[in-house]
Formats: sequence, C-alpha cells, structure tokens
Amino acid sequence: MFHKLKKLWVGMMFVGLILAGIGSSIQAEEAGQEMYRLYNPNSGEHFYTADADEKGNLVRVGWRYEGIGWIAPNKSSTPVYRLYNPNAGDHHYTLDASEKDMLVKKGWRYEGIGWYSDDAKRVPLYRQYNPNAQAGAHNFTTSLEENNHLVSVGWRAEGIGWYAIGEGSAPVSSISRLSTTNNRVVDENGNPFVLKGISTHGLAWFPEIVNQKSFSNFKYDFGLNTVRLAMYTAEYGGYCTGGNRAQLESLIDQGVNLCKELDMYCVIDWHILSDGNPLQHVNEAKQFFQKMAQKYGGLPNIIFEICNEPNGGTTWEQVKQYANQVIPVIRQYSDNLILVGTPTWSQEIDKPANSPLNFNNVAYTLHFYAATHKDDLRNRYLQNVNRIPIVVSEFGICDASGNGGIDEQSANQWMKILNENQTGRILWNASNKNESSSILAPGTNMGNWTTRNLTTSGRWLLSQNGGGGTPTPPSVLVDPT
Ligand code: IDC
Repeated sequence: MFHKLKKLWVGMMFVGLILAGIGSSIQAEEAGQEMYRLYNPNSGEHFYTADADEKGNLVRVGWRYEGIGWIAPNKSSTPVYRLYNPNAGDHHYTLDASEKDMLVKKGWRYEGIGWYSDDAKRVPLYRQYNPNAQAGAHNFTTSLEENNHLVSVGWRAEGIGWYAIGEGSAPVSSISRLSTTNNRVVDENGNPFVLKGISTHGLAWFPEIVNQKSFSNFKYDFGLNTVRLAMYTAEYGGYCTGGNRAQLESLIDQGVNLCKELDMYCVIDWHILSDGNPLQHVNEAKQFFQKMAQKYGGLPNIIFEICNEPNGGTTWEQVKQYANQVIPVIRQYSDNLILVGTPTWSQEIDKPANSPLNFNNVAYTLHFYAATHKDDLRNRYLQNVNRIPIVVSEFGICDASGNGGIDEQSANQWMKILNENQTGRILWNASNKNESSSILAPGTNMGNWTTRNLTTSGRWLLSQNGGGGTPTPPSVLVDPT
C-alpha cells in the first residue's frame, strides 16, 4: 500500500507539473507526510513524528525505529495536538482542543501540532490501550491485524484515534543486535542496552510455560524484553543425563520463535548446576551449541549462555578452558552476545575481570538471590562493573534455594545499582512450582494466566519496568503535578 502511495505520489507530481504548466493551481499536496514510528524499549512508549531529524536523534539515544506508521495529509482542518507529560515522560495526542487545554492546565506541555488527520477519513488509526503500562500506554496503528493481535494479548481496543491518507509499512523489527563496548552490553548504535527478562524454570520440568500467551504477558504486562530458556544439563530430564533431547530442542525452537515474533531477546541457557564443572560435559556442549548457533546464530535476538553456574570448586581457569572450546564453535556461525558463568554459582566476577577471555561480545554473569546475597556481593559487583561487561542472567528476590522468605528491600538495593550501571537482569523463574521464586501461584494454568495469578515474586516483577498492575482508566491521564 505504501509503495502504491509512493507511485501515486510520483504520478501526481508529474500531473501536478503538467497542470502547473497550464496554469492550474492543483498542488501535489495529496502526497502527504510519512509518519515515523519509534519505540522506546525502556518505557514501552510508541512515539510518532514527521521530523526526520527528531527521528534520528531519538534513534541515537536508544529508541528503535519501527517503520512508517501511516501517511498523514500535509494539511487539513483537523490538527492532532501533541502533548508531553514531563513526569511520566509520556506523550499524548488528541484532536480535541479542549482536552489539550485541560491537560496543559494540569501541567502537560503542549508541543504543537504533531500532524493532521484526514478530513476525508480514508484510513483509520486504530488506538489500543495497555492497562498495565504507565508510560506509553497507547499504541496507534493502521493495521487491523496489529490491533487485533494486541487486543488478543490483553490490550483494550479504544476505537479510532484519527485518520490517515495512507497505511503504514509492515512493522520493522525493533530488535537490535547486541554486542559489548566499554564494559557494557550495547545496541547497534552503541547505546547501553539493559536486558530485562524472565527465566523459565527447567524446560524439562515445566515445558507448559513455553506458549504464546505467556511470552506475550512477559512482554506486554511486565514490560520485559528477554526470555531465558533454562535447559538443565544434569538435573531432572537433563540434556546430558538421559533427558529427551528432541523434546528439549523442540521447546527451544518454540521459545526462539515466540521471542522472534514478539521482538524479544532469547537466551539459550546451558544450565549446569549439580554438574558444577562445565568441562564435565564439554563435548555435549560443543555439539549442542554447534547446532544452536547454526540454526539461530543469524537471528539478532539470540544470546548464548554457555554455562549457568560453575560451582563445587571449579576454578575460573577451568571455566576458561571450557569457554575457549565452546565459543569458537559458536563463532563459526554467529557474532552474537555470549554469556559466560563465573565460579561459585556465578558470583566471582572479579576472576574474569582479572583475566578476561579473548573474544568479542562476551559478558560475564553475576547471579544473586536478594535474601541471601547482600552488601558483600553488591560491593563486588560495584568493584567490577566498569572492568568487564556483566549481565545478571539469573536472580531472585528470595533466598538462594529458590524458596524461603522474600527480601524486597535487598532486591530494591540491587535494582538501584543495576539501574545506575545499566546492567541487564533476568528473574528466576516463570513457573507455577510451589516455591517463592516462581512468579505464578501453585496450580495456575501456565497456558492461560493473567496478572491475577501472580505470587509475591511475580507482583514484584510486575511493579518493576513500568508495569503498575493497576489499570488507569484510558480517559484519565496521569496528572504530572
Ligand atoms: C532451583 C529451582 C528448584 C529446583 C532446583 C534444582 O528453583 O525448583 O529444584 O533448582 O536443583 C540457582 C540455579 C537454579 C536454581 C536456583 C534456586 O541456577 O537452577 O533453581 N538457583 O535454587 N542458582 C542459585 C539459585
């Protein structure tokens, strides 16, 4: 449709020139304005602008360009006013001049006419509202399919926002390939990128969590950008201890595809645990990652985590020996980000800081359980965060058993320093197991759940990342004062 419009535009220019030549005043106004659609992966806000410079500036600071949202008329008798809430950091767009004035009285900033709505009402912009988001609660699209998809995953249809003269382009993926620079995980523009995710429990234990509804909830309710697929190597149905490899690989396949569809990062986690030394299964690991990298290494959203938690006296030298065998296998197919576990259940990040690996795009993992690991480990993190790239590929707000009491205060202290240093974090775990680290209450149907089924851990996660859990009525906007 967009291409058709472009042709139409060229055609009209041509006709316009001829008509101008014969003294007609018909303009090529119908060509319209391409409205750029941008997405802020941190706040979840969608933003629209006709201004290429503004688009460029936003992309440079970490927004994702998602293609042409729609074609707006150059002018009409129906302006769309653009407002900004300096407290929530969110924009609002309205055709209603009195709503605009009311919001300005409440402290919103009027930013001028964003664009015009088509008086002939040719192409509707469907508006959806996300009841769980705080910033960026609204989405606008000319695609009825996108509208219906969002509604199917819990957004509310709110009718038509305004009209365009032409449809938007098919959405562009908002996934940027990650790498490491200056001890940070960064996107393609070099901006620090903070992975915010959830880990499955063991794929063999709780395969039911791998479904579209769950992953959509992770993204749209919790505002997460990452899912970690934890595949135990030795525990229960472990990949190296007689587990069903075909089933495990098929679950990874499904998980990768769901992440791809949803524009989320996907961590493929070789979850060593009771097999504390990764060298124990190094040959299986090489075969496994050869397969994974060959299959998925070309996708920008894939992250390889090659050993969850070395432990039981395994030294950093041994982890290095392992990594030096496995990473080259992955690098035959993919330059994507690789996460490497550190000794003592991924707590000794000082070791790689003193003796890093010789590969690009590698980050080292730090794992913590907030009720167990406090100032000592936080201090170790702070001492090393500017020495190597660090990702918290697993953490809990309970104790290190994955169960026991929850320590929100310690968890919040962790979040503060992770935020200050742009460190990614992935919560353990998405299952309904009866333990306090699980985000779903025991008995919850993992194929069909909502934020009403959350445990304390789940509600805590929801309260991070802008997901408030408390719906704001669409017509009542956040009062910035
Ligand atoms: C725990 C699970 C628990 C399971 C156990 C297996 O929560 O249900 O029975 O593994 O031994 C980790 C590990 C992670 C652990 C988690 C909590 O990476 O596999 O999951 N934990 O103990 N490191 C620190 C804590």
